[in-house]
Amino acid sequence: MMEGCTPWPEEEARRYRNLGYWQGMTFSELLAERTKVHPLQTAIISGEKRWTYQDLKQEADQLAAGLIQLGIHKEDRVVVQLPNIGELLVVIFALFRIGALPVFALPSHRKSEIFYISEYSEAKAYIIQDIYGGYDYRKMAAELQHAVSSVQHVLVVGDHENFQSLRSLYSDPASVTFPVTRAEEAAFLQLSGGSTGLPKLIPRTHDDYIYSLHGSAEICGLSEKSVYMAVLPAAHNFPLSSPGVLGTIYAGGTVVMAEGGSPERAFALIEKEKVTITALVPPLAMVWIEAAKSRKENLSSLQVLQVGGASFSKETASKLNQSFDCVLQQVFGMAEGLVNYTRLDDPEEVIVRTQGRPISPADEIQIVDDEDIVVNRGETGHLLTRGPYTIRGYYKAEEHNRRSFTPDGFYRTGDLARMTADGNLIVMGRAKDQINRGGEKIAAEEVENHLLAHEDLYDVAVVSMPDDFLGERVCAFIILREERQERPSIRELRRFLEERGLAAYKIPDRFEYVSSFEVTAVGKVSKKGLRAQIADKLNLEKKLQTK
Ligand code: OOB
Repeated sequence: MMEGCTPWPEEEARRYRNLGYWQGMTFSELLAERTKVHPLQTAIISGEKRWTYQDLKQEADQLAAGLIQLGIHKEDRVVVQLPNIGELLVVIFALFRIGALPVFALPSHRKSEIFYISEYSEAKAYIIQDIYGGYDYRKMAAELQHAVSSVQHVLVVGDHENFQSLRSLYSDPASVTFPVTRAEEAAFLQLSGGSTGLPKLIPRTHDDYIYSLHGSAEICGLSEKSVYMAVLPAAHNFPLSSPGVLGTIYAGGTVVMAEGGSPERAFALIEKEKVTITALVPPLAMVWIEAAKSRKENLSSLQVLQVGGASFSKETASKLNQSFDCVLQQVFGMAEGLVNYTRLDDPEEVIVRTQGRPISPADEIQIVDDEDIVVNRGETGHLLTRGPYTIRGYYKAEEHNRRSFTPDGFYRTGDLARMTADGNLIVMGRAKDQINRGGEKIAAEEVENHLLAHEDLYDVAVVSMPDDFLGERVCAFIILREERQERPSIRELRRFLEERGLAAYKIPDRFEYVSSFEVTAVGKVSKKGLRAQIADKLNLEKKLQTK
């Protein structure tokens, strides 16, 4: 096991192997195998470009050869920040081939996140597209190379300017020797949603991840005929693996890379490419329900519409069920591992009201009280889990791991849940200090730390506030330094955070100046109290507006 990764205890690893969950197959072996079976099947559709399985394998091998020649070695980390384009899959299969680890960043991440994860993972290279969504990633890359000395190479899809073009690396695979990779080794580092000041990295092995793909593909009924459309950022665990783009490759199906989920574009793509399954977050599902009323595209190919990443109300779930002529599937998962699905043949009641049940019979679920005592079935408590594809520790985070995992290896999800009599989970809330802004996760502490760097601010507390569309938005309560007379304007605070390079989705939607924070009995800031305070205020404002 690579340094900084926590392996499963030997006994459990043996059990997962004996049960056939861990197949001992690496991602490179998986792609080689699928390519052998149907080389000419379409693997990826991305804009005007198409890759067959043979193309994908060939390009991944060529790029892998080029990466070796560049000096990228086994176990080196490479930050990959690409939008939904076919090259994303070429890049990650190339890195898998040489045993280097992709570190998955999202296109919305900016300096604050990218510098941090590059430094934390001691990344050797950074792979980007030139411009996406109006943002020039090359600017960030130039600054990154100054700031983080481990980053020796910047590889660019598109106009590479002073950097190296990804394409130019493609070399003859026969000219190099590929290192041996093993299925029990870490394949990549996934980014955690986080609840502390700094995000954590999640090492996932070939064995554990491919098992989750296998289970997901089966539960979602994927086959070679399946066409999965990625509208959410494909590096996120949901569209990556539940079953997502990698689960589709596992099943030998076709991946359609979509640029965002706007109904105009997405519905046209569904019709054109005969998409059979796609995944949405709740706010996007609401937009789709509205759009379905008037749009005329033929969506009859669609068999499964997945919704997950954040709480989905049963009212909206019912509406979605009525608006689309396909099966709704709720997905409750986490980059750390555990993924729950409602099953395609579940009764409507279960699909609409619950977040389903785990992939594997070996997934252990515990719902406990504040003292870690298991509660009665049906009661709400903290969700703990352990199993064949849930990590036993974050990457190089020993101290944090002692808090995030129980001594016997259960991961503390930070979610509050209850289990129904028939074994389905219902997410009831969250105990972790995180904000779920329409599926995008924000650690309150991370935003607080950035705000505290502002010289005018004495103290800050960041909490969620309810929102009809996104479910939650971000609210920052602020106490000004006594000696300061003038409050920084909201625009100034926003710009301050932007300039610090914080991703836009983490920048508070609202700032509230107060003279003190509500505190708990022991004198800690009461986030519960602050959440109630802003919720009441919003309610009042709404009432005044409708008067
Ligand atoms: C997915 O992964 P992450 O790592 O971005 O976030 C995990 C957290 C969970 O702990 C939970 O708090 C929340 O997101 N969550 C949900 C949910 N799905 C995730 N909360 C309520 N209802 C749901 N259906 O978000 C993720 C990873 C794989 C598959 C699906 C989602």
